[in-house]
Amino acid sequence: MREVQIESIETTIVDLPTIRPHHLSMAVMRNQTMVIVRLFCSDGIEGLGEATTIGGLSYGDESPEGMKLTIDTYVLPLLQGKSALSVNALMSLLDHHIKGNYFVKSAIETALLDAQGKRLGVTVSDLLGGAVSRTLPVLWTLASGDTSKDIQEAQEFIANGRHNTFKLKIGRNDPKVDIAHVVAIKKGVGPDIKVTVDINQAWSESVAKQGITLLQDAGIDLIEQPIVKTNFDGLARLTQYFRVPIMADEAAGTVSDAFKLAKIGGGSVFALKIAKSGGLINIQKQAAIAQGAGISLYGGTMLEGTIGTVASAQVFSTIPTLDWGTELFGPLLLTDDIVKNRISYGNGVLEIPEGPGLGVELDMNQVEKYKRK
Ligand code: MUC
Ligand code: MG
Repeated sequence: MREVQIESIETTIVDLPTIRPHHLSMAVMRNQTMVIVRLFCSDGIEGLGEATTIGGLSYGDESPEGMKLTIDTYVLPLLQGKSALSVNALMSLLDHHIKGNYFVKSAIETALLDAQGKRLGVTVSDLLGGAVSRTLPVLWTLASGDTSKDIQEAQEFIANGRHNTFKLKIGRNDPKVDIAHVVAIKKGVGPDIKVTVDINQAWSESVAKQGITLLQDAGIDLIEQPIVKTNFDGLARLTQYFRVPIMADEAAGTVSDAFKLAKIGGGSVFALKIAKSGGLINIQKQAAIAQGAGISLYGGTMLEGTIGTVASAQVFSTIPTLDWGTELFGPLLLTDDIVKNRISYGNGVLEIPEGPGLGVELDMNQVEKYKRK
């Protein structure tokens, strides 16, 4: 293939309102902020990427404003003029010169893969070895902050068939109050509907032991990140102690985190997220570690918009052992979108766009409307 250079990278901060407040243990979201990456190449091809976190700096180490600055100031000078054709070479260059900054690296790698897919006329999942499925199961997170509103929301989605599994966010209140909320919702949706609970690191290990006992008795299907992400040994103890599966989310950040957790049995499920791991290719490495250790997989979200969600879907579609489905509902939490072709959701699944590349096109009028002024 003839030489193709990276010419420039443009970053835009976009703020989109959420359809309702979204309550997590560490933040209440009323809008979602995305850094949209456009990577321009000398053959006229443009790759898209998205760097998104949750609640400013309350979830991860990188903020939207900081991610834009990192790309503009540090990533662009490293990549400008380099061959766009080897994503592995470019990502290894970034890893050599930029420590951490996984959310940024994920957005850049997404844009490189999107450009390369468009160039070759194939999907991003084709570049990653090929999809094993063209659809992915998608749950919905109930987090309005109000128990009866959550039950009503769930019943609406069960009735119209959009979702058949729900994740509850707790950890903001006294554990007794939170557990009563979970029990009420579990009763409200009935025994045939799967319910999972994400504590987002809010409990100490001893509170977790009491709390998970009650959640397990209530018939909850999966417990996500109950304790602080750095307590790998504690996660292993809880995994061993309980019958209900324990999922590592924040703890299972990078490839090396996945390896360390797998070695000690920290979690019987890993939540994969392209932002935590620094890109799509690292997701496949984490999946291989999990597969080798007999750990189940779940396709997680950083509540990205359509670009980040499709990027995640493209790589998750290549994993044959995604036993727990996905939570790739990010675009549905937003009142509007900045792409021309939205993701199609229904019957509990999403459809993976056909490409080429990600298969997503920006609507520049919408970007203009929602870009931070
Ligand atoms: C998380 O920790 O899982 C995923 C779904 C949701 O509502 O929040 C995110 C974060
Ligand atoms: Mg989580």
